[in-house]
Amino acid sequence: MKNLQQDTIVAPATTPGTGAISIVRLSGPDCFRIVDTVVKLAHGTVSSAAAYTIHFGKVYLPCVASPVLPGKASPVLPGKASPVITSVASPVIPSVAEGSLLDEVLVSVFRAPHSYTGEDAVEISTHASSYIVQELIGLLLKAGARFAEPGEFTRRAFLNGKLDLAQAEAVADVISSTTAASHRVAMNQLKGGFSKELARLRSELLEMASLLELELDFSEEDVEFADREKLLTLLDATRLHVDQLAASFHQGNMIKNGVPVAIVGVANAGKSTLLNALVGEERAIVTDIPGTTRDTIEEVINLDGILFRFIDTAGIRESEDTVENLGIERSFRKMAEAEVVLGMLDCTAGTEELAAQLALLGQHLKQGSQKLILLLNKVDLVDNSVYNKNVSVINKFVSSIDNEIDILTISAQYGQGLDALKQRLLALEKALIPNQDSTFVTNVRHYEALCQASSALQDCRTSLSRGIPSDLVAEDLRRALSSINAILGTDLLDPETILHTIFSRHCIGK
Ligand SMILES: Nc1nc2c(ncn2[C@@H]2O[C@H](COP(=O)(O)OP(=O)(O)OP(=O)(O)O)[C@@H](O)[C@H]2O)c(=O)[nH]1
Ligand SMILES: [Mg+2]
Repeated sequence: MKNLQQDTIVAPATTPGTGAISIVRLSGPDCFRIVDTVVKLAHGTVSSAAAYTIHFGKVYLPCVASPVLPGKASPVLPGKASPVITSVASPVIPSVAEGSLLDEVLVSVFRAPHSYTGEDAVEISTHASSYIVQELIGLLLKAGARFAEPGEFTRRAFLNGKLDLAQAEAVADVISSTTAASHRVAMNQLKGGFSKELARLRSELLEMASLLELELDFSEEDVEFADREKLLTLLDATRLHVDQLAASFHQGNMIKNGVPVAIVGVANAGKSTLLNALVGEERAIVTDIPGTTRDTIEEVINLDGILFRFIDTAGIRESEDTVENLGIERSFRKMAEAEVVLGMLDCTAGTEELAAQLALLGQHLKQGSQKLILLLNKVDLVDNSVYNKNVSVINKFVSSIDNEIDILTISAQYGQGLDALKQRLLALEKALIPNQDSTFVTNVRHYEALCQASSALQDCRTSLSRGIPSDLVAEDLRRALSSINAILGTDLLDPETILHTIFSRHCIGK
């Protein structure tokens, strides 16, 4: 794929805000000339500067020059001869040394192909003033640059073969990573860990395809080169590999967006109080009126470098109110989607009511797979004898359920037991994502392509085991290969639309 964009782009590479330095970035064939028009280096020019060197320079705002009238000489600069005016002057283009000083800058020079984009590129470091950046970019635009579209620098890097598409997509993930785990996954993808796995899959598929193609070439002679048993074994191994990668999307998503934890229970149990205590601010409304929370409220919280997505839900109870009932339906939906359920119980409710609360949770819990932490809340309000009665009701419930269950006593209002809860959540996260250093799929486009590859391989297997002719089997293999290639960006059906969708998610300047 060729880079058809031959113009030079410019954009701020740093976000506006308080800081020491801002960087304005240019890339494209004309960037050295454009920067020379705007920045006066202390020595020499950017065009003649060696690659990977940094230069001190000054940027001047052009002064408003009064038009030069015929017959009138220009002001005589000291020590210089007055230029002879031979005709009416065209509008005066100010030289870089005219006007007031905008800023003193540092200019870094990169030469093609050894730059981020693979093109000639320049980075201008200025003082971090949004005014300076704005004016500087204005000057660069006037000198011939074009303002970059979101993600255009990375798009050029992809088009110039500096990164494959999966790596280019990882750039946005690295930038938005907020925890050690999400950073590790994005960095692995950027450094080509995921691409290597795909390259392995590709070569396995190519090997199979070439065996089948060979058979096709000799089809007239009714020769069967491919050992179908061997092909089936290879096919199953490859499909397993594809499925494992696709399955890692579930975990990758948890690492990137947080482990979903639903806080569920009867009205007034203290769910919103718990959310607020975990977030450390009054995120949800808390009152002693049952049915206060009507809709779900989600908050992502970083606990010891791990992201958890807590979902406060509407309290479950019998209600005549349509809006409240819709909220309660949503509570059950969120509970079903969650990896961990915090079953909020009100200690003060009495044993019968408690048994009813537990039965309700049990009914909606996904059998076996979901982790449940029962939180016996408002422990500050009950004495030992009430507490012991509650514990025996809970124990009965626990013995009737297959799921992994923890029981913690807390007071959401007074912060009691919350450290134990956090530790438990961290331990559960480790159990949910045991091999944190392996490759995870975090991108829905990659996930869908892997699912397509898997289904093509499934079709391929069915055809092979039914003795279907090689040309039809080869077609299924080609479909699988094309899905894998699409992740790497080498076989895009509609490249322009796909690239636009991917790169428009990047920020400007990246
Ligand atoms: N004493 C005591 N009161 C609590 C505790 N947790 C919550 N409360 C009180 O219980 C009442 C209900 O709390 P919420 O957090 O609104 O309960 P909820 O489960 O979100 O209720 P709904 O939104 O109606 O489902 C409020 O008056 C809280 O102050 C606790 O640990 N101890
Ligand atoms: Mg609430």
